[in-house]
Amino acid sequence: MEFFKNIGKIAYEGKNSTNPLAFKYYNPDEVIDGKTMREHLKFALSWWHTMGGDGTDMFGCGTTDKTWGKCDVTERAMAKVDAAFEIMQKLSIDYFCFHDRDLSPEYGSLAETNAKLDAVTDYIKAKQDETGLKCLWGTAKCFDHPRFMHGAGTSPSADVFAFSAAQIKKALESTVKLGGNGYVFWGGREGYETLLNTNMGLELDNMARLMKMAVEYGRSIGFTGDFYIEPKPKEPTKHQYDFDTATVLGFLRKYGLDKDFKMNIEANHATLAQHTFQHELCVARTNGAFGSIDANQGDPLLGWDTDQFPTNIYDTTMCMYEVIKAGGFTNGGLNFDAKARRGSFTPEDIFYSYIAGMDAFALGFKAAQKLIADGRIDKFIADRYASWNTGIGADIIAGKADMAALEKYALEKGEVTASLSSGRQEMLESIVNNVLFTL
Ligand code: XUL
Ligand code: CO
Repeated sequence: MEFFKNIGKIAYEGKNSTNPLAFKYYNPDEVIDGKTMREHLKFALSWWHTMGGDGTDMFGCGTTDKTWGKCDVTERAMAKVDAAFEIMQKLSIDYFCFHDRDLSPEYGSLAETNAKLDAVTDYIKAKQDETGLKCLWGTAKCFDHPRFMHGAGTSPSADVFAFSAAQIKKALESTVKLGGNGYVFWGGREGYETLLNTNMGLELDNMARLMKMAVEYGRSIGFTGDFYIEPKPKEPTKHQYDFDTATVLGFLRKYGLDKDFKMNIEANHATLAQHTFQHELCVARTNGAFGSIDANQGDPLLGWDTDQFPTNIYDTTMCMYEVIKAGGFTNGGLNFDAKARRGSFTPEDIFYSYIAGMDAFALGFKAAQKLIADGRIDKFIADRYASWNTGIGADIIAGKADMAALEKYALEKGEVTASLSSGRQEMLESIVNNVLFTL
């Protein structure tokens, strides 16, 4: 059955098109640097927002019909698969991301829940074989049900920990079955509300225990992709343990998990941590931990995770700049962890939203490439650090200078303020504008 009868395959019509149901910048088959845009950008549909999110918020019920014509939840889960594949094919999106419970809800027992999930993943697998569409990553929804009220891996209850392990085991099996190259841990309720009731040390040790078990089990069933942690500083808990990339790196290294885990960076989570999106990507890249991206944007005037479709070209440009510098995506990609506004409630809004986000990233990708090819920014940075290439700088890097040698050098050299040059921030910002607006 076709769900979006009035919408055909979205075509690339170029920047002068005024057709709202056409791509202006995303030309999936355009080859850039030996790869098509769809291969560079690796767009993914998020099963939770797109197939399940009906606009429900803290103040009101849903505005958008996401029942896919089925009252029965089991039938609906199957209908969602058909609708998702139709959306992906019409939008030239090659990947999807899922939580186990987005695919199939909970039933009376874990055994029944697992069996129903298997039926849905069987169906998805068959559709994948037919269409070639792929899974970017999977995850387990260990934060929704009341049993997770105090966390999953960080719950004070060992029974909840055991249940979480069981759920994650199944989610890993589902991810492997669907050919996913990533498995995400987003710490939904892995944090605390008050330290008056919290044993932080035990909670963090336990979270690491759960992740170690997941790695061991995942590798034992043939998962060769990346495990990701998706940092977020707050929401739903007041303080999430995976605060930001730097915090997560410290955690991974402490527990010896850094070889198996990379980052899944979400734009809106970065801004909630008072960082720019680019900052988080740069911290990940610089530490060899860049993995994947949850593409969205927040609203600078709101302090919460609005999960909007990204349209800010400066942000998409600087994001893709970091992705290119990181060598592009390997197992990761651009997952639209984004939802249409509650007031954008019609079926076409799904398409307008994705077109907006995909075009913003296609344009950002081209702008980032141009920025790098232009070379002025890179040259400026290289020149700014030139003192590390020769003389005392090169000696420090080579480990040839100790404190005494540097003291001798400083004493001989005298005042060094004259060795500094301007940071030229405004000039560089104007170069970015120049590159962006002469595209
Ligand atoms: C929540 C969020 C999640 C993760 C997957 O803020 O971003 O949807 O991406 O659990
Ligand atoms: Co996310």
